[in-house]
Amino acid sequence: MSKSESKPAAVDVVVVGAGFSGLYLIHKLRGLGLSFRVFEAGSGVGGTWYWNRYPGARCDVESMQYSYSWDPQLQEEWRWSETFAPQPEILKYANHVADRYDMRPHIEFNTLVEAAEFDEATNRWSIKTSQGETVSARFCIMATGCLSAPRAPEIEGVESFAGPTYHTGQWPHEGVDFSGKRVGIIGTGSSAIQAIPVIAEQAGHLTVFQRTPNYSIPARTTPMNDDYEREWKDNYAARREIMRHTAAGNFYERAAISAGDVTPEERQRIFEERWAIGGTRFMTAFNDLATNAESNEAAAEFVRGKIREIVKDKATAERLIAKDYPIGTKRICADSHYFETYNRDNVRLVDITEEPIHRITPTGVVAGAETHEFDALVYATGFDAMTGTLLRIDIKGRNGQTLNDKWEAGPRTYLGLMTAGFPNMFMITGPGSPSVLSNMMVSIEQHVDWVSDCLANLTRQGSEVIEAELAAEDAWVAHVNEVAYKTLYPKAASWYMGANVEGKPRVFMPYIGGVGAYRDKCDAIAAAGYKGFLMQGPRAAVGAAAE
Ligand code: NA7
Repeated sequence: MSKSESKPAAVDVVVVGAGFSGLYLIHKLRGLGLSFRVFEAGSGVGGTWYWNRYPGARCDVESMQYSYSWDPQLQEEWRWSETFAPQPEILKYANHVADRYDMRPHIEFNTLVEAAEFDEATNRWSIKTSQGETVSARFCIMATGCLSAPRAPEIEGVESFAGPTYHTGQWPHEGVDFSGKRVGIIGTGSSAIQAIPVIAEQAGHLTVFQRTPNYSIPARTTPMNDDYEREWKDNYAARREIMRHTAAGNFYERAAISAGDVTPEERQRIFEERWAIGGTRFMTAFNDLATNAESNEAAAEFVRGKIREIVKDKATAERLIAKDYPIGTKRICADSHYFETYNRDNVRLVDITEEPIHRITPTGVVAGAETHEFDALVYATGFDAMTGTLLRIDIKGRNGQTLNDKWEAGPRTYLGLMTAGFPNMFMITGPGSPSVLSNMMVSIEQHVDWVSDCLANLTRQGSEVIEAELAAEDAWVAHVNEVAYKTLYPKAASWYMGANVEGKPRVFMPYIGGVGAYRDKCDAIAAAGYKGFLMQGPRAAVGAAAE
């Protein structure tokens, strides 16, 4: 008998994904006494950290802040080796959690959810898996991650390359030996910026194909210091609580002044100080870097100056400098010796805005007038972010409407948690929530807590169905947009805007109103009887919408 044959065909909840969202859901659903099944496409837990095994992969949130807060014992016991954890260690942590809380028996690995359809007659979801099974569930929780649908570059001949090709988001588990090889890498986003220095050390020669230069701040990761760790652990409860109410879910000092409030000398000193500390917190050196074009330009210019100092070849330095979008409006990167890598003899930068890639051939890449020969190609070309993974599942709601149709002009959600017409389907860190603009651990916990409380409430009051009201959703979408357009973010062609995927609607997808403010809104809505949600049940018609 196969594993799934021994599992019930009907459950209270189906969870899609066993990353950090899925694992925490297992913990909470067990506590609620609900029956559930968890489907995971990978052969192990960890989600993003399971797939993104490229060399140099590392979290840009400090390790002491990038962990679960729901068990004081767990956070006391676990020890991080560095201030910013490398991917293998985060994956180890995910596995540790799965084992420590005996979660694996709940998870069905190597199982892709292919379709999910809501049946209005029974108020249940029918979920089809790649194992050929159909499972019936009252609730479907999409814990599918924001960056889980990798995209290969759409370049003529991409399939023809005879050597091995690797996408950073689907890296082989056994690793890759580039020793002595001629390697080409396409893309210069966060993944490439982390991978390039490591690959360059190993490869015979590395050619980087850049379409858009990125701003990056040195991460300056260091081995964990015992005193620092102790200080965190002694203050964990209080600090976690502060983090939950901040703008981005992180614990660090955010300046309360504008870059325009200080003299140019003082501004320079503050930027230098932040550059020396390292990491993406550089963007909190002043309180208006995301909203004031002049302040932002001062920060951008500071980083450009650093790149000019680091990169010896002047022409290469200029090519590496972002000039046409504000700093931070494409995700700011944190690197380990990225710009220094261009001083190596075995590394070459090709700016494809000057030398466009014409095609990929069996032996290499034709760009401009040149043919570059390679033994291996790396695609660091990113993801169909935030909506890609959901839209790859054939999801049908009321009246057979597909999610693809509903979101044709961009994602529409209420709070990033539900979408009207798709009752009983929740999204963890969905579009319209802070998600990728925050410390994901904090946002994941907030959503999982909110959804679990909601399920407990529904059960208590005998409601069978919860659904976002269209009017509430429309108001939320308008609010998400309004807040986004008060910032500089929409000025960049970023994956936040869907701009990296041809034909994808340009909509600013995450909610930039702040993690703390967002939490307060979600809590207030729940406290007001789930305002903006319709609820119905076989026994009672309840819900604030009927107020
Ligand atoms: P990103 O940030 O989307 O970066 C992808 C990179 O690939 C970026 O430099 C793109 O240039 C480039 N790209 C994409 N398609 C092409 C083609 N066809 N030709 C040339 N260059 C291309 O993905 P990452 O994996 O680096 O990071 C994603 C997130 O993961 C990151 O923000 C962290 O949150 C973790 P473009 O900028 O679009 O011109």
